[in-house]
Amino acid sequence: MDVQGYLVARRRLVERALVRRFPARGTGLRRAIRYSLLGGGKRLRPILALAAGEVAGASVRTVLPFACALELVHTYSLVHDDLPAMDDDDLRRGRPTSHRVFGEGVAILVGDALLTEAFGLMTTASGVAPPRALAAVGELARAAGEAGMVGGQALDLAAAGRPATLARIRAIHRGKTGALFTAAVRVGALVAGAPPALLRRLTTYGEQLGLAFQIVDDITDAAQAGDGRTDAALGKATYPAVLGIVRARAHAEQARDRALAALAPLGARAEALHAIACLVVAQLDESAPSARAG
Ligand code: GRG
Repeated sequence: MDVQGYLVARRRLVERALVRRFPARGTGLRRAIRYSLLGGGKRLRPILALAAGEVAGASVRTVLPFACALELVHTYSLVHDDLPAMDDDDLRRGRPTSHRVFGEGVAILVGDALLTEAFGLMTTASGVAPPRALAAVGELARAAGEAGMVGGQALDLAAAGRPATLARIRAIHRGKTGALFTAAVRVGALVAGAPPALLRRLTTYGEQLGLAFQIVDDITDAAQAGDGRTDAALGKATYPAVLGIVRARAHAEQARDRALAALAPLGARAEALHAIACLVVAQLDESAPSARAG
């Protein structure tokens, strides 16, 4: 399939919905929210929610508010992760980070507002039976909170200066990255009322895709950072630091293959999800050719 065309079309839908939800307004906070939210980003998590919803029979329009909620939570996590108390980053999505432009206090509030608005947005969805909407809200709450993304970030903070082990890295990334990827596909499926067997398949896909994405991100980060601020150089636990690049790549490919195996019985209706998993790992050939095994 034309995966690039699919991604562009879905990204455009998400982009328009985000602009509709956050139109330009005179306040400084709104300006700061728009700066972080509308300033780029692949919109991968909302696209996954839309694609999983379609596999389970929901229209894109029905899933869209939930998909946008995932992007709001993701953007909040990036803004807060960049703060001096966390990673203290100067650049995000190719531009100065929110706290560098608007100050630390406003950047904290941008994250707070995005997280809160994510849950408000899901309550505005029309055409979704309340039990389905409630299941999706619960899913995102669990994935974003202590049992998911925030818990993973806390493990990451606690790991600073301690030796990286594969078990520790897995636990950190299952929370930090994996939880939101898994929630993305599950939220789409729950809104669509997917039966348990389909939900299980999509869950496995989300978990394995999240793992593949994180390993690929670690490898490309190590290969690309020109300023020496690689995650590994900052003392962060990364897959290539523990496994070496070639084995890390093999782990990413294995995760992709497990994601694809979970989709296999779904046939052509899962074509977009299949193509996205292939694309995530194919990035390694473009940005880190030295990671090629054999
Ligand atoms: C501070 C509550 C809190 C959580 C922080 C998710 C997270 C936890 C931090 C984000 C920092 C980070 C580098 C996480 C690893 C996952 C990752 C590579 C995120 C970037 O996702 P992309 O590539 O970003 O999808 P875009 O900009 O395309 O949306």
